[in-house]
Amino acid sequence: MQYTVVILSALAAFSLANTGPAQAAGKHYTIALVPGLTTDAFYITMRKGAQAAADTVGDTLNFQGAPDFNPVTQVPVLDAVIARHPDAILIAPTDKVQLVEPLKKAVAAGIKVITVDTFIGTGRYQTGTGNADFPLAYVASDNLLGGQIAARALAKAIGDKGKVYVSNVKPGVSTTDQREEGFKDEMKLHPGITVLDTQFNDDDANKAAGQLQSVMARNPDLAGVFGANLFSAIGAANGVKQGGGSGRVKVVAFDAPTTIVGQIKSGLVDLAIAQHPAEIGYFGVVAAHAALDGNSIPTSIGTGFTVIDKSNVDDPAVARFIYSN
Ligand code: T6T
Repeated sequence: MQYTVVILSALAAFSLANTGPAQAAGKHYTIALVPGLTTDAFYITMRKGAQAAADTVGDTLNFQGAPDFNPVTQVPVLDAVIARHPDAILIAPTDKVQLVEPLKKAVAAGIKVITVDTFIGTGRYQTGTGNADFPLAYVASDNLLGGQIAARALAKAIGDKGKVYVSNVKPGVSTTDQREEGFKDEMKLHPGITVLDTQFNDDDANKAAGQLQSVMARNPDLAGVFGANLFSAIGAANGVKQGGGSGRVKVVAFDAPTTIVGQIKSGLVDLAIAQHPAEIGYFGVVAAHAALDGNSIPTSIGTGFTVIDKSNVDDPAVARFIYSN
């Protein structure tokens, strides 16, 4: 509810400043979008939303990222983007700490910085505290809440008892850390459920599939798994299938690429929590444009979720949240 108010006020401010002739006469900016990685359906969908907003206001959007989700490959891309000097950078930092110093260089060059999807530091910006509050805004899902939703869904799917674990990317990623935290917090309310150690897969679905089979070998009574992002979820689901656990081991997925949707239809995955990446991209551009026009903008813009399962997967109102390829 709180987030809805923020979004609406952002929209209101934007449309007030950009209606009719004022829009035509408005300034046009160059905005760079640096995703977590370029080949992930989540960021591909985010790019489409960002492009839609850029087209509306006449801005130029440049999408430039690394081939994997890793600060070691993302930082050189960011350096190259800074060298081209866009007016603003929208970035999904791949590490809460390791992107702080590289992003300071953008601010020093006079480039406005907004983080999308992931954050640096604590994610609370413009507070005057800490060394990572300098981005102007954070546009993202509520990942703690997403983790809680996942835990409630998995608890229900396994009849509130049994062993589960989180298949996750790696520590230090703000989004997936928060999903795991929300998941574990919620599971404290389900005393019949044992949460086993998290397995980290480095965003590699094959590794996640192998880990699922190892966990199942050690725990033949494994009841469920939460795949905390797209690759974790695809990998966990494949692991369940390869290990002969289909139907017995329940899978709750974060993210909604077409592969996961197919696995919902086949019954391998119970449900997916779809983020709204196109909205994240759209409002990222809206916020950057408004800031470049000299407006104050909300420091936090939250986007929602759509829970997809077998009962609603063919509903067009739900299917529109399936990610693009
Ligand atoms: O889950 C998304 C994103 O929110 C997260 O920060 C990283 O992984 C994804 O891109 C999915 O692969």
